[in-house]
Amino acid sequence: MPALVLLGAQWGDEGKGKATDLLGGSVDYVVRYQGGNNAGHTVVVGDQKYALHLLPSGILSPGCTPVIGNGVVVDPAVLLSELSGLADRGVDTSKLLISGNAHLITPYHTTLDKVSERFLGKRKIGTTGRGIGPAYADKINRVGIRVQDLFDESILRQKVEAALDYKNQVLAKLYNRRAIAVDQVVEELLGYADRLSGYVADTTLLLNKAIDQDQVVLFEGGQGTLLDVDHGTYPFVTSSNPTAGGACTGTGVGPTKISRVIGILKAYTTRVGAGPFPTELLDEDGEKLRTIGGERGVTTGRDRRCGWFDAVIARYATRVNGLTDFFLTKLDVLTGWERIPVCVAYEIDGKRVEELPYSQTDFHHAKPIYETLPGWSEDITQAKTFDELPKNAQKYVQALEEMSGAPISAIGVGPGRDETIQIN
Ligand code: 2SA
Ligand code: GDP
Ligand code: MG
Repeated sequence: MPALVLLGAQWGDEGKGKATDLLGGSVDYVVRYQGGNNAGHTVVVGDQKYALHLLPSGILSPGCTPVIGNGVVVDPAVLLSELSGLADRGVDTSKLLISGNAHLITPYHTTLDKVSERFLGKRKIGTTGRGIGPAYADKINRVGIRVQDLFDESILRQKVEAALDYKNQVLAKLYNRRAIAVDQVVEELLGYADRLSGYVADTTLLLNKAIDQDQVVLFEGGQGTLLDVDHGTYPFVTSSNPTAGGACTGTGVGPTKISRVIGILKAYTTRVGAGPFPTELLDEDGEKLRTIGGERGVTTGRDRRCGWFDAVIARYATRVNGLTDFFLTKLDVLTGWERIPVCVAYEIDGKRVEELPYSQTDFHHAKPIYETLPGWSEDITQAKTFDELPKNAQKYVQALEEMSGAPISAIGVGPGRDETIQIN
C-alpha cells in the first residue's frame, strides 16, 4: 500500500482530521494536496484537542513527516503562527516539508476575498475569507507568487508588481479602494523567507522516491467532494480539487501509485457556507444534530447547516473519487432518535432521480425521497466491535453501505482516537 488518499465524501467536516491521525502511526508521510488555511481539522489526542488549519494532521504523529504539497495555497503568517502554537504545546514541528511550488496567500488575497463577497451580496459564496479563491485565481492567471519566490528578491518584486498592476486598477476603479503598495508587500513577504527556508524542499521528488522505497504516503484532503471546483456544487465550492485526482496534481505523484482512496462519510450531512443542500433540516432536528454533533466551523466558528444522510451524494463521491472504502463517522451523534430518515433518491420535477443531477438548476430543485430506518437509544461510544453495536445501529450502517457503493471499513463512535470500530 504505497500511497493512499483520504478525502471528504460530502461537503467537508466529515472527520478527516481524526481519521488521518488514526492512520498517522502507520504511515511515513501525511501530505496536504489542496486548499489552505480554510480547512479546519480537529484531532483529539487523550485530553488534548488540536484544531489544524493549514498543517497536515500527521504533524501530531511522531515518526510521520508532514508535507505541504504544490497544490496547497500557503499563508505564511498563518503557517508560522500555527507552527509556533503547536511547538508551544510540545509538538515536534521540525520535520515539516513545504513544496517550493506551492503558491502564497498574501494580505491582498485576503482583502480581495472579503471585498468580493461583500459585493456579491445575497449571491455570496460564504467563503472562509482566508484569501483562498483569489490566490488560486492568481495561480491560474499566472500572476501568483510561489514559496520559492521568497528566496529571490528581484524575482519576488517583479512578480508582486505583475500581480498588483491589474488589481490596483480594479480596486481603484471598481471598488474605490486605495492601491496596495508593492514595497510593503515585498517587505512583508521577505520577512518570512528566513523562517521558512529550512522547510522548503522538492517534495515531488521526495514523495516519489519514498513510494519507490515502499514507504507509505497518505494524501489528506481538505474540504470535500461536493466543494470541488470541478465536481462540486459550482459556484458554491472552494477553488481547488479536494477529489482524488487533486492528490496527483497537487503533489506530482502519478495515479498508478495510489492503491486506496478512502472517503470519510458522516452518518448525517452538514454544510457550511451557501449553496444547495437537499436534505437540510431547518427544524428542531437540524438544531439537535448541530448541538449534539458540535457542528460549528473550526476556522470561522460559523454554525454548520445540518441534515439527514444523503445516499445520492455518497454514491456520487464513490464514483468521482473511485473510492475503495468509507470511514463512517459520528454514528454516536444519531443515538436517541426513534426513527432516522435517509435520503435514497431525489424527486426532480415529478421524476425519481437516483444519481446526482449534472444540471445546477435540477440540483437546486431536488427534493429528497426518504426511507426511514429504526433508531437506537443505547450509548455506543464504548463499542469496540461491530457486534457490540445495537442491532438497529448495525442495520443503519449496513443500509448506508449498500446505498453508498463502497464498503465501510471503520466506524467513528466518538471524537477520540480510540473511539473507532475497525472492520476487517
Ligand atoms: P473558501 O474559503 O473559498 O474555500 O470557501 C468556499 C466554500 O468552501 C467552504 N469551505 C468549507 N466547508 C467546510 N469546512 C471547511 N473548513 C472549516 C471547518 C470551515 C469553517 O473545518 O469548519 O470554519 O467555516 C471549509 N473551508 C471552505 C466554504 O464554507 C464555502 O462554502
Ligand atoms: P474535518 O474537517 O473533516 O477534519 O472535520 P472537522 O474537524 O472540521 O469536524 C469534525 C468534528 O467531529 C470534530 O470536532 C471531530 O473531533 C469530531 N469527530 C470526528 N469523528 C467523530 C465521531 O466519530 N464521533 C463524534 N462524536 N465526533 C467526531
Ligand atoms: Mg473541517
